[in-house]
Amino acid sequence: MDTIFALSSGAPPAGIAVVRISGPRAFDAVQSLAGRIPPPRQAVLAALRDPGGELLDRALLLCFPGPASATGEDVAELHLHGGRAVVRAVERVLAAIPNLRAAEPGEFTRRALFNGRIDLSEAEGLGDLLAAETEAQRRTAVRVAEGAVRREVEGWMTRVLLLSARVEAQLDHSDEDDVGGDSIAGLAAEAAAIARDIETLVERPTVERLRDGIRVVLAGPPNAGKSTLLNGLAERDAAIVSPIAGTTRDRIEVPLVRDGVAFLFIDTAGLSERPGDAIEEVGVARAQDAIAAADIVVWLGDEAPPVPALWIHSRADETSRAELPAGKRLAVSAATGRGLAEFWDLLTALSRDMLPPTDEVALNERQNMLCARAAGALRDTAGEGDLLLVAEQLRSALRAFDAVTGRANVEAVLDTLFARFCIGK
Ligand SMILES: Nc1nc2c(ncn2[C@@H]2O[C@H](COP(=O)(O)OP(=O)(O)O)[C@@H](O)[C@H]2O)c(=O)[nH]1
Ligand SMILES: [Mg+2]
Repeated sequence: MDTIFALSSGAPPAGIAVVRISGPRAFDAVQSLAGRIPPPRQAVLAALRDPGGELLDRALLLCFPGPASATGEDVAELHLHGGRAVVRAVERVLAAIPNLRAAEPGEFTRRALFNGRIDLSEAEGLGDLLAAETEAQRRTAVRVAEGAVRREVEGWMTRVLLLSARVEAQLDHSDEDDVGGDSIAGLAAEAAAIARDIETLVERPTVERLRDGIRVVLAGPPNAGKSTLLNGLAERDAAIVSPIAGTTRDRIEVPLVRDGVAFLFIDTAGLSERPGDAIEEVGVARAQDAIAAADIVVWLGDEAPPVPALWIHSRADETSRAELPAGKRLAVSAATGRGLAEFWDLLTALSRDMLPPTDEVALNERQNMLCARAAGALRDTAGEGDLLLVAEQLRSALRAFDAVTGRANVEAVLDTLFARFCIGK
């Protein structure tokens, strides 16, 4: 196994640069740079020198012996002064040590996963945490990285394993007619109860919704003020505004974050068609596609919206439009800013149900698909007439859980469990 190293902190120049080393030769590398190895988990200040004895930097050293380290291997950290040349010089010396090489992207986490320090769901949470740009993304990701999904799945797994054990025990005794045992219907009812708990999570929106944002489409006839409203929300000129109907011919997408929630605003061409203009017709078709894919349609027209929509009264500063007509939710004016705060409040309230709850566990699409498969297998036990087939459905649920956590080999887990189960039998 190679020993890997990488700059683990942000791009230099910075106050401090942390170079991490992981693998069997991590402490040898520290020895050759610093002439000593600090005691485990204690920070020590030391001069780092190249093999010729030239001083490279004075750095803080930390050593974490495996397996109780981030990767499960011996890990060393060098806290250097964060200049580009300092980092480069230290990396050059490290690369020249036999069996040491620069790490590939994610390789430290990959080793943590390989060594069982974290499971696959935690690694995914960590990835989301590193990519998080909004408060809602961060909150959800940190919970998953801390093992929230793993714990849920392990809980279901234990329940299915216990059920499996009972089925297998009954299969072992099936030739003895004095063994009462559980009925298939009873076992299936218990499997369905587990499935119900899984489905509670599966039915929640996935974490991808937090990343991709709530798709808000601004729609309505030309000149309703859609582009102006978008610019008002974005507080910059994202879309071209003009009194000429048909100015916006393509759709314009603007990502905005409000109250920690990511939105994707889509400005569209007006919906009324002007025959003869091929480009505008394409724009109208795209507007219709955008509306079809929207989470929230905001309708700015004076006629009732053609699809379910949040109907608002735009250009409300104009004297002819001072009254809020019946059926419209809110009067806004991008020109004066009137109603914009209330508009944001409406959007955040509407988006709440479309996003994973911030204080509960959420699955990503991959985990969701696998958990749904597990729940389906558990439900399918009800239709089986044979204990052997019930056992197979339970195994199939366990395999799906296994894929969520990335743990190899369900059979091995079953073997351990049944070995314990059989003692004293
Ligand atoms: N007074 C006023 N004029 C507006 C407002 N919003 C848009 N307009 C004007 O209405 C015209 C059409 O606006 P635009 O945003 O291009 O409409 P779109 O076709 O729906 O995108 C432009 O001349 C804008 O300056 C508003 O809130 N108040
Ligand atoms: Mg426009």
